Amino acid sequence: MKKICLAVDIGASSGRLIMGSLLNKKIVIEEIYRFKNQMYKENDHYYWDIDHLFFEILTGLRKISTVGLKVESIGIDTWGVDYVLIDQEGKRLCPVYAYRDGRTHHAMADIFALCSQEKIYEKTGIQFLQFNTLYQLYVHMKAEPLLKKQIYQLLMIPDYLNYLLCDKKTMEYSNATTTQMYNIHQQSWDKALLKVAQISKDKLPKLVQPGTVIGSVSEKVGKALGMTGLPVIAPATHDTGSAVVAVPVMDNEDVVYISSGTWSLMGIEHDSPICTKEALMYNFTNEGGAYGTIRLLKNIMGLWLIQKVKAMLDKDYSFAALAQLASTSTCTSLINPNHARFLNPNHMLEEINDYCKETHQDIPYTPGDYARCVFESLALGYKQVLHQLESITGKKFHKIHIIGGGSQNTYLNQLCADYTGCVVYAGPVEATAIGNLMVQYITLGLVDSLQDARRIINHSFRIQSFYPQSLNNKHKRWHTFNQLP
Ligand code: LFR
Repeated sequence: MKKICLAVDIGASSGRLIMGSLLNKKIVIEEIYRFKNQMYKENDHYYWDIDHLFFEILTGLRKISTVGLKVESIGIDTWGVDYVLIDQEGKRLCPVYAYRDGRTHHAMADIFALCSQEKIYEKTGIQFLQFNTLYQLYVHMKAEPLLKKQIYQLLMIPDYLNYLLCDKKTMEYSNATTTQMYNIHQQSWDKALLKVAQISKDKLPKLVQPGTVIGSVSEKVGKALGMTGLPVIAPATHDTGSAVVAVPVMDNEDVVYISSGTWSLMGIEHDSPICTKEALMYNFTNEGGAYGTIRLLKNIMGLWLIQKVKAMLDKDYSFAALAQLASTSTCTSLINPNHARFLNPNHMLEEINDYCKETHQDIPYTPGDYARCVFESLALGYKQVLHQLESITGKKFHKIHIIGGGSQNTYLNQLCADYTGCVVYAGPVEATAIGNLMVQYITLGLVDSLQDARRIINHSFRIQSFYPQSLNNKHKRWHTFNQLP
């Protein structure tokens, strides 16, 4: 009989409830409900509307319960680093800051004066991004010192949603590692870094590994939904952790993945952290994953760039239309996608214009020009990160798996193959939800292991191949890209 599990996967621009049906070592997925997510701005700060997100989860669950299906379990994943502070009654103490908020612009430099960058990296293995929880908490506690006394516990976003759903407070491991306060070698919170963040260990709930049954949907919530006793399982609650579970690789082959969505997360799976000087220099992260795996990867600004370009255009173009226009544009300007100025600019088109002007390149003119500039820059960014990965690991890679929503961009997939010289395999599109579901199935004893899960995924979804082709001016463009600030 087919076994049904539910994945709630919430990203920076949308949330989805995806139903998985597993039968005879094949999985079929179906989107049950989709909702919008976006930061909102208030008094010059950016926040997430967490209550609305929970409301949307319940709306999706109500849809399922009216159909009357037998569901085995549910799991929630979201983006990393952001947190919720609650008081003793479990009430939220303040709005939930979004990681792109500008309050942490200068926090890293302040903190390095307290604890050196090398030391932080040596302990955590986490890349330096100004929005890591460590920096967010540091500025938060500095700005609102009175809050410290009121905090009963800190939960990461998926932990908080789990708490609302099943009344259990836990902290899931894969997401805990994204805080940059977790010692990846000792596998415990780092006291000195907690002190820097001004949060004591007793405010952090019990750590649970991906695959842990946290509880079941509470009576209160269950009654309102008409479904009681549904087990809540923590997948890798950090979305990237779930996505990488779904890289459809067979037999532990050495491959590179790009989890492509708002961010492009590019790296490899490893069995232990690599915290060398070189890995630090290239700012690679070692995030904790499901079943003891480590994700050695780097954040590349990703499709956020095109999302923000799209939002600023006069006409409403689809992503496919922008890719099509890009392919016929003659624009040769490039940007460094990881420049901090692109993290949350007021106006993406103007930011790109200014960057091109400052670097003596032509200013893009048409929507296709902007799209071309973004996609070429991303593909060159992929090539750069591939070289860094090869240098750090001493390995040579020939295959890149692009997974997630961005894997539908055939134009970017081909550019990636052309610039890197690797064969690109695209899909599955819903990798994050699939990885979330697979961890649930493993916990339920319906899938044997991570390898078994990947075999099932490989047999269940269409994976499209892109072979490298020759490109005009490829070397010249690579050279230009490397000169960019
Ligand atoms: C992707 C992601 C990345 C993380 C960024 C912020 O959705 O989770 O892995 O670096 O968002 O949390």
